[in-house]
Amino acid sequence: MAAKSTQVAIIGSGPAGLMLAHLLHLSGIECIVLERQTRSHVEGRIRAGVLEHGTVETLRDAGVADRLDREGLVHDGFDLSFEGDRHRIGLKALTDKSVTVYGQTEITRDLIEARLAVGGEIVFEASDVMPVDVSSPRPTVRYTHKGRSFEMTCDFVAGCDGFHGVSRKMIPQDVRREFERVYPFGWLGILADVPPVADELIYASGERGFALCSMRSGTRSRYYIQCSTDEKPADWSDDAFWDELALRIGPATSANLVRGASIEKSIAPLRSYVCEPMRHGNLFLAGDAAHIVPPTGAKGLNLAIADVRLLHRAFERWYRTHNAAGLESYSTSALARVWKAERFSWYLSTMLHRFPEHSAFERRMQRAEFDYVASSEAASRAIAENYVGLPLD
Ligand code: FAS
Ligand code: PHB
Repeated sequence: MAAKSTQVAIIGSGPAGLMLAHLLHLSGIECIVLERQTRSHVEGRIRAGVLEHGTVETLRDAGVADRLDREGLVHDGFDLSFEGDRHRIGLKALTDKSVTVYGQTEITRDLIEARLAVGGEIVFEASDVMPVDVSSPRPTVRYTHKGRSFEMTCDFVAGCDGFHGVSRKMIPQDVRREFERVYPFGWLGILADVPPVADELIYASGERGFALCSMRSGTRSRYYIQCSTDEKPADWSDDAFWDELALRIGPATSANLVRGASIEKSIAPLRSYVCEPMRHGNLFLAGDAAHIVPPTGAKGLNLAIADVRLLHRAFERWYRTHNAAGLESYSTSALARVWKAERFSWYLSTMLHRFPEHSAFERRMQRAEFDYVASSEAASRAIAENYVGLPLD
């Protein structure tokens, strides 16, 4: 067993782990990132696409926003559409803030490059990663790499290993409280090199179900339609996907729809999930390792960045002044933001999707919710301030 040691052992090189590693580097705090997948796998994943105002500020302050600033699309609003009736949520007009469309794939690439450019360590293809003694003053993380076994001691373990990671399971069952809502549908998403149907995003609730029109650039579009959980991407030909999308967004919008071959097609389940607490001893969870939101509110990636921004400040305060206040309050502060984002994501998901168990009455309630939002500046502002991101601590 080869021995290694660092200050913070980070498990997972998604946006949470990579952003934390970069922030710790800027504070001169040592860390090592362990990732079970290959670099090309991590960089190839298609996930989120909308960045809150605060996320962009955090990336800019950390000096990793050059390409984001060059290539990101700043959006001052988005549309809600209900059976073809559209209402624009004027983000900039209502909150004086905007969001930026810039793929999670690009953020991940930028952060990996930034990490390697400063000589930071990311151990890709680290298998059997196992945190041990996380409640002791010097936890250990065991792992295997290229056939060799390693034991890495550290002061803290940052569990940034997503929903299917190992870290959360280190919190004893009698300590861990879990809150979950699994939705009876998923999102079938495609990526296609065609111009987007509109300059801004459209969240559409059609008679046949939900649809989202998004993009990655002026020539690459990202579309999603609500599908049932037992479907497979292979069940859907490109033509079937475009036909269904056109039906859900309505004739006026689909008149501008440019079709093309999909270059990626996948189904994501929809789930709301929160684990409390987000800290156990010297193990700290961040991002999807602790909470999942349905993507309707575009909050997943943004919550991960907000968590590590808070966690970095707690570690920095500890290493600078041995003041543990930030470490002590991390879980409570992070969860306060998490629950608000859970509420917003659940609210939009409930308003815009077709639920198999819903009666005609519930459908009228969804309609009335849309009509209320479309007729009330206060209701539109409430959606806008949550969508651009509630103020960071
Ligand atoms: P991540 O899951 O991104 O990263 C965790 C990392 O840990 C992974 O690289 C994984 O390989 C690694 N890991 C796991 N177990 C490990 C172990 N035992 N040892 C070592 N490494 C391990 N959000 C949106 O806002 N909009 C979207 O459209 C959207 N689409 C999504 C689609 C899908 C299919 C998924 C799963 C999520 C989507 N999300 C979306 C949410 C997404 O953006 C997440 O919130 C975001 O990736 C969270 O980042 P991390 O917490 O870093 O977790
Ligand atoms: C995306 O572009 O992938 C995207 C955008 C907004 C969402 C979810 C996904 O709410």
